[in-house]
Amino acid sequence: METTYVMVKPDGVQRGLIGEIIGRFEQKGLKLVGLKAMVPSEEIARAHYAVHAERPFFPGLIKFVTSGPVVCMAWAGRDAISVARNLIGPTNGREAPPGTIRGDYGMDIGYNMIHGSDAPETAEFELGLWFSEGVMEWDQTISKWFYE
Ligand code: IDP
Ligand code: MG
Repeated sequence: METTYVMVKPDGVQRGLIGEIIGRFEQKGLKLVGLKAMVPSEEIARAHYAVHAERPFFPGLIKFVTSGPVVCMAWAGRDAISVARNLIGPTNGREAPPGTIRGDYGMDIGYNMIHGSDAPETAEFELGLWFSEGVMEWDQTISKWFYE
């Protein structure tokens, strides 16, 4: 079992896509173990995107992600990290295939509505950053119908 960090970015919140996005993860069969909303501080945004600090788009990315509320989520399941990335789709919405969140709703590379951890190490780092209080442990009775 893995847990991944997923976040609806300010454009997804502004566009009213929170419910649609959460629904896709629920319907897929991932288990929600963390959920909250906040306007990110510059400090947490910079830490989250630290790997991109030298990229030309970094200042704009920080301004964007701190511009309004984001919805922070932790989703658990078998191979949850890659499952979530596949639901999300490639970075650029214009190239993302239909059926993915970015492919169905996005037209841009920066304004792409959603973040998902890309590896176990980044998931651990991002969950610790955004959910420093920890995530929920609960028994999802229906999960026995998602795995053989
Ligand atoms: P990912 O979100 O698909 O993992 P990354 O390459 O890790 O994509 O980039 C992190 C975020 O930075 C992207 O989701 C996007 O919002 C933004 N970003 C990436 N590349 C560009 C760019 O070339 N221009 C503007 N924003 C970008
Ligand atoms: Mg990334």
